[in-house]
Amino acid sequence: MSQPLFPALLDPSDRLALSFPDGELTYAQLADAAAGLAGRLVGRTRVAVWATPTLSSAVGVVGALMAGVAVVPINPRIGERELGHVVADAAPDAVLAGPDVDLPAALAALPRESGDFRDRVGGFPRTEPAPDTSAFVIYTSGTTGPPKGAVHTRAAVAANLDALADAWAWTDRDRLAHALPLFHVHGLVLGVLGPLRRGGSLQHLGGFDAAGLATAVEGGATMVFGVPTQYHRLAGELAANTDAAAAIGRARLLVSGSAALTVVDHARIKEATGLAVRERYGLTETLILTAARADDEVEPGTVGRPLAGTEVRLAPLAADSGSPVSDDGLGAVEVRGPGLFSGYLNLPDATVAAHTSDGWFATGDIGRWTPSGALALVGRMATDLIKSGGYKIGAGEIENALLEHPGVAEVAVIGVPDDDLGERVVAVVVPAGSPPAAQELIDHVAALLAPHKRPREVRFVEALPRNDMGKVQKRRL
Ligand code: MCA
Ligand code: AMP
Repeated sequence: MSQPLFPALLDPSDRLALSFPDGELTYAQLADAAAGLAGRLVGRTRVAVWATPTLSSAVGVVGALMAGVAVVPINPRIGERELGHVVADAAPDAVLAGPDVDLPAALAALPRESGDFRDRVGGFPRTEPAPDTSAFVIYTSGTTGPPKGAVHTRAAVAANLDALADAWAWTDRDRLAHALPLFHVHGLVLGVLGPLRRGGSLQHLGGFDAAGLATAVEGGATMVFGVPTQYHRLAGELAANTDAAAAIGRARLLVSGSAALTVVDHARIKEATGLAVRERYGLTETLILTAARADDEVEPGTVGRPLAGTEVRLAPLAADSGSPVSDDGLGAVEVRGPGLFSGYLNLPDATVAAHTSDGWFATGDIGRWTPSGALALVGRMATDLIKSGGYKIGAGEIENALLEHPGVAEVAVIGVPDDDLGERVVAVVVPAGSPPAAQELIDHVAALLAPHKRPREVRFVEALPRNDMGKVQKRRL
């Protein structure tokens, strides 16, 4: 008999499990609602979940996992082109969406189930699916081409959440507060399944602002998750709201991830709340790799130490330089461990290419070790990957979308440093004829892909800088 992914759902209590702006469920109610849904899903392979930040989405995910069906979370703001790709690639055999959602055509054609929490049917005969059953296919951008689906097993999810519990002393007494989207690892795997695996609770805030967060902590939230853009905006608010700052300071842990938290924002939050933000580092493909532990002295600018069971090594930056790492201690971050994905869906070659010949996953990040054994990330190998608001965005995907616009002859998309977003997407465009309106190009990308992938700025130029081989030299932009 396999180990249960959610022990607290086997012997459900009247303790709070999930709280969203649209409603709350105890463990007993969640077990009932998810079991009703699981009974209707069993036998399917993969279901798309229209991942709004709502209770029905969370119930949908838990119900699918209970039935042993893999979840493909879909950004509800996904554009037409990207959705077409995801549906063709993942071939979900059903879609879970709230009863009131007007689904786009590619999903509306599928059999539909509702993860509605009002469906308290219960009674699903539970057999725990095998640990190597797929739990998720989560799409992530690469440097070129459309997003790739990273497949995670139940075993990987369980191992990673348990390693995080060890790092953060995360227990059933913790209530997590966040306002993250539910279609990525951060908000969904860590942010929804994390509390449920511990038997604790999640309070989804809807939005991340000082007043809402202060009320949540006053009401019992002990842990907070956010991306650096959210902490940056919070720091601005807290400077003017000392009551909220004091309330938030009574939380046990503030955790940041998905992109680098600047040392400046780290200091602003510490100054306001008295709490040092703990950073953790991971990728969609690897789940979480390193974390500043609850009992560690926080070193701003680092992402903590490897989680129990995870190995992290630094490899020479230039493949042919036989030395272990460069003189300044910088190396390419390579990893292995129990939380890693089992591969990209339908892309065996890309899966092989993402690993070294001796089987480590190459993250594409560049790091160094600090004397205390923490990892500091200093950059990425590819200029074609942009991190904006904590979202990973592939330049190639946006360039392809822009090239479909009749007003664009040539384009290079780059990430430019931004105080709020970390990096902002900038499109450098050689127009075909007279330049189109910048907003028209921005809306074109927002509709084909998703609004978070839209350029925040469009610069028109006469020509792109190219090397002798004709390749665009992005570093010169
Ligand atoms: C703007 N909008 C548009 C357009 N422009 N809609 C259509 N067409 C347009 N041209 C809309 C947006 O949909 C949105 O609507 C509003 O305008 C603002 O959009 P935007 O400016 O993009 O949002 P923001 O305020 O800048 O968002 C900041 C954010 C967000 C909240 C921090 O970036 C975010 O949620 N980030 C989280 C990323 C994340 O979870 N990453 C995890 C992946 P409206 O106002 O209605 O909302 S990384 C991961 O999982 C790994 C493992 C890890 O390490 O964690
Ligand atoms: P994604 O593919 O969206 O999962 O993004 C993964 C990437 O996010 C990593 O390769 C890192 O570049 C970045 N990342 C995640 N967490 C952190 C962090 N705490 N500090 C700096 N970068 C991070």
